[in-house]
Amino acid sequence: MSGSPAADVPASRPAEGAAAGRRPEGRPLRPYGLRCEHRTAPLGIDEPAPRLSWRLASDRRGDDPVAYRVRVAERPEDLDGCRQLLWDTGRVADSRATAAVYAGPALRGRTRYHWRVSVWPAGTAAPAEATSWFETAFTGPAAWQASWITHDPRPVEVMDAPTEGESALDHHGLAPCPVLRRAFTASPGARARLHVSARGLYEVRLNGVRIGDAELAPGWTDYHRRVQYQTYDVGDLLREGENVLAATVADGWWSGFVGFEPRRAGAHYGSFPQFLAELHLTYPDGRSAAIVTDGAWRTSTGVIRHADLLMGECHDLRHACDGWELPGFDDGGWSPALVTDTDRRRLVASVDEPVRATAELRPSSIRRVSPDTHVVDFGQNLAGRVRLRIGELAAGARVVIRHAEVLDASHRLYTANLRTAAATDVLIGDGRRHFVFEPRFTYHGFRYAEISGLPELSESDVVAVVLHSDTPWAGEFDCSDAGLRRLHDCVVWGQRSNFVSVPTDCPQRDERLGWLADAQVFLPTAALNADVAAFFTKWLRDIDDARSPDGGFSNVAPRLVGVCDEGAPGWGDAGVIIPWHLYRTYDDPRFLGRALEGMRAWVDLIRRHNPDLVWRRRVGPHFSDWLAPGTPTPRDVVATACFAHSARLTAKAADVLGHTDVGDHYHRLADGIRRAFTECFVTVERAAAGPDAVRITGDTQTGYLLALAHELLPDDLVEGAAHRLAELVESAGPALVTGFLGVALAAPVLDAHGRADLAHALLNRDEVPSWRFPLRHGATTIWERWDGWTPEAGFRAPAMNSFNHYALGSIGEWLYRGVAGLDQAPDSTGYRHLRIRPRPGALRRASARHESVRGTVEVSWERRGGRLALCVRVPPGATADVYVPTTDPRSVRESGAVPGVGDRHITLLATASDHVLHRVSSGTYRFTATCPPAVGGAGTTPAARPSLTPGRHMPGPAAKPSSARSHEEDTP
Ligand code: RAM
Repeated sequence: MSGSPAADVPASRPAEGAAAGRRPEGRPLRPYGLRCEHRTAPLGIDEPAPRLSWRLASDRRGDDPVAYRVRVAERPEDLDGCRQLLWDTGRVADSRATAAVYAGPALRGRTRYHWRVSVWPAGTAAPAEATSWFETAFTGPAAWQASWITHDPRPVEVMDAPTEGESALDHHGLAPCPVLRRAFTASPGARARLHVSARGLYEVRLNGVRIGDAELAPGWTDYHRRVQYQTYDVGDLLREGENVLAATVADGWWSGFVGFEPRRAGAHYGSFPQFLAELHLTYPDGRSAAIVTDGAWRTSTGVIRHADLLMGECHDLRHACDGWELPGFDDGGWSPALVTDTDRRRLVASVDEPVRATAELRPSSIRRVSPDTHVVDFGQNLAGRVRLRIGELAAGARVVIRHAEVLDASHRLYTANLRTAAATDVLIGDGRRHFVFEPRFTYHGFRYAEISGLPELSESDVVAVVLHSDTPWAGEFDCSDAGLRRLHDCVVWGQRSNFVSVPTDCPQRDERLGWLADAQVFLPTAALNADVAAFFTKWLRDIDDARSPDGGFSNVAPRLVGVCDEGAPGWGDAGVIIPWHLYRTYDDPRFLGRALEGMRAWVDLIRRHNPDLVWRRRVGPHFSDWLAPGTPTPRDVVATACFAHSARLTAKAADVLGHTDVGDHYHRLADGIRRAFTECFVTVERAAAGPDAVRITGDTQTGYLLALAHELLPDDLVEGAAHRLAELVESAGPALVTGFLGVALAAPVLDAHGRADLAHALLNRDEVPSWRFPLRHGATTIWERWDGWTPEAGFRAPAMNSFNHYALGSIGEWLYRGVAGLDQAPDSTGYRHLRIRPRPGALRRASARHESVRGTVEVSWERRGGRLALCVRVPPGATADVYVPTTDPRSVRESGAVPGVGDRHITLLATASDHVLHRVSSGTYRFTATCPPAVGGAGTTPAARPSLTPGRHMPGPAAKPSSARSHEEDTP
């Protein structure tokens, strides 16, 4: 998410955005954004049949592809001919394709392959082409030679008595990080690939230069099942004569603290970190060499006295061993590496982009709180760490950095909500001057850092380094309401902070687990903000690894022993929901192909335990509608709705994959659950006039949301249920009194049933519970609870009160789909058929852009002078249904003309009282129409609000002055 790589944007964007629709001179159809396995030119894949995909751009209307061709060769020049091709699809007549899955001869290991896609437009024009490459790594465990090695943890470390202010507890029983080195002879000019992994975390250098920019590598998996490795091109770092490979390893998820279970606080997978690497050199003359981890490596410990994801990191410079990473260092005093084993069966190439440092934030303020202590405010809650420039630090002097998301009433760090996560980094000096301190194997969730031990601290001395899985940005949202813009920012920062190798619930406390429900409710938002295909490809494997022997999905993945294994309704169901959503978003049926067996096992398991099709047994820890502030929804209602949804999606997945019998089976099951739901939980009183009084047991918002979202009601009860839902939302405020599961459904369901006005009312609300309430009190990320802090009650109980939890940020989806109107039709996959349906509410303008698998989708609309202008960009190969909001159908124009007159790319489909619907082909369009009246909805707060009363927002001198209440930045 560090920004779009150049290859990821169409080579030229239409001038003036959507307004350029009819310019025939625009650039024609062309492919761009080539991906292999959803990644740009990946190094080191081990997928035997990689998927090669491309996006399309054109500045012309209806410039759709009619055919494609993909060629693969070992040498780029061979792509031009026919002879040396490894694989050639030939010309395939297909206007929909966005990818081809390699089906040529078996790929060799550790080989670069070049590929080219050609795309034909209609007519006689020559195809447009683009070229990329991918590189394989190992083709199986047998190809490895390396052993797992470490610094022998058995020798007793020299133990100094604790000095004043330092207790043995400071270390939490953590050990110094092993450092490992291997000198070897080589020459420049070789093709050099380094394959690296760790049980724990690694950082590796060649001749002192850090290799790659991956942080927290190799990433978190259930290491008992899969250990990822990464591949790097290190050819440029080789030198003549002696070379040195050097690595530091740390506990990380492997042997450090993870989660909250006091009986299994640390060492979940192993008790000390280990390292594995192979460096393969191939010289132009054919000679080759391999340097692999084995007993010939030399090991010791160095400056990092401990490093832990939750506890923090300690560097003691008195243990520095200068030059150990460089040739020429005498490692005679070091120990030979301990070879722990040669088990390479679990090694797999990583399939996602690594965690990277993607941004640096300067302090927004620094406050001295005692002679040598400062509190730094970075102005943004984030996941990452502090980098500090130090002028001088006496031998034995300590600098301590503590982290917190928020401040307490006395304006000092509030850390109670971190629970047992010490989140403290320590630097102990050795008298050296002018150096930089940055921890390497930890990260914290924080906005504030308290730095003690330095009498002076200036703004140029300190930055917050932002870390997260580097999923490419794919979305933008903007609108005229500053509060909604900030809400979107909070959602995005929640995503940045919590996509760290796995999608975590929160980045700060002793938890940071891959909770399945949090991820499933947030995925639709996440997949609009960023390209998360590769990230979730990896995590779906974690989900699969975490399945129980009886077929059940878990609640967290990677699985942690002792953390409520049995999947709960809505949590376990993520194993079904996530692959389905990824398939729809990325047009890649392999998401379903890999998941179908697990989906079926999950649904079968629930059915086995609940033959009457009402899900009451085998419900795991039944979290229900987690953290709902209102009356709880009966657990059977939540569970049975989830069961029906999973059964239906399993059926649809089987249909997509062509397994019709299987599909029929699960459709019948889903129908049965649907009937059971109605029989068990739904009552109806027929009304003589108006909608029938439909009641779902419990009569809660979430009950109706689930029933409507998952289409569980007979057609004749839908209107009554939607009516009751609206009543409940209205009578609550209007407000939502739902938890994680209900929140995600609220705006889309209200909108789908004609109450977009209520969805807007929810967005406009600024009292608890609402999204604007935290914004009003200085939030820069989404809170775990609607009322994590209130002026009346202060902080909620620290046992569970994160200020950076993305789950309630699931509203982000509706900002794109509803407010801006950028969506795909319900039965579309891969943005093949768009639905552009803005819900302007009382806003003056909104816009969204999404880089889809097919190409760029853009929507922007603006009201001005009694007219609404709606600009739409539809990628080649796609069509769009465009709903132009107007009460005067005759006022609609497109690029100044009556739509469709003389333009076969626009067809009028329908005219209704509040919109006109056209179907358009690919290209850019500019509609205008008489502006509909603003429909803010019941309870909509007025546009201009009084400014904040000082002292009425969360403690902290630098809480951002909130604009959450100023609904419109400017009025027309
Ligand atoms: C909490 C987590 C997570 C939620 C589970 C049920 O501890 O923060 O968000 O899914 O519990």
